[in-house]
Amino acid sequence: MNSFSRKFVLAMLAIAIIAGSIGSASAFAYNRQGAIDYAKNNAYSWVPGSWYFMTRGVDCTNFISQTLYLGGWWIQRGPEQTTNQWYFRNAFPRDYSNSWTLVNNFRDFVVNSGRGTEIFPSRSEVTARPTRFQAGDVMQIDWTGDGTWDHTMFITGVTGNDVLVTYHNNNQRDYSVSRMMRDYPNNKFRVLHLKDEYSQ
Ligand SMILES: [Ca+2]
Repeated sequence: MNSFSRKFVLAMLAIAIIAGSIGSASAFAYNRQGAIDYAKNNAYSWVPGSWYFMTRGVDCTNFISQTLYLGGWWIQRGPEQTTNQWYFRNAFPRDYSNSWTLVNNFRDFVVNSGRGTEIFPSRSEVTARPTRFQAGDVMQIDWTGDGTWDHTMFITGVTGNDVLVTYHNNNQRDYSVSRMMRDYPNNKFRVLHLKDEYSQ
């Protein structure tokens, strides 16, 4: 191997090592407690975009997205309005993804990106101590069980016999899910159980 070839091989090796270290750095941590604190602290406050999304009925999912962003979730840019992107820069003029503000698009992003898994807890599981989800996960509700998912909430507490949720639109902090079930006897839940580490 001549001198040039050797330098070339060494340069390629250096690039491979750098690329490898960049690759291994693409695992991200979810700050679960930080997200819970943010949600509870901002339950009754406007977060970025609230002024715009509140009047359009989509601040619930925006609030959850802002919470996860402050909890360490990285922005994901991609082709315009596909399910593999999640970002917010500005409410108006519009510069955000559907997944940031819409119930089903948000769910699609979480599941497709691998940042979380979808669970459908029964009503009895919610009132017992749940084992498949925890505080810092996202809960969505279909109020009347008609098959259309209506609302996104953040689980901010799990007690022995209840789950507490914090959300925007009709702002609430640590609202009892048992009470919600009494008010909406045919409701259905789905939970997005979020991973503590994810790769991108
Ligand atoms: Ca519905």
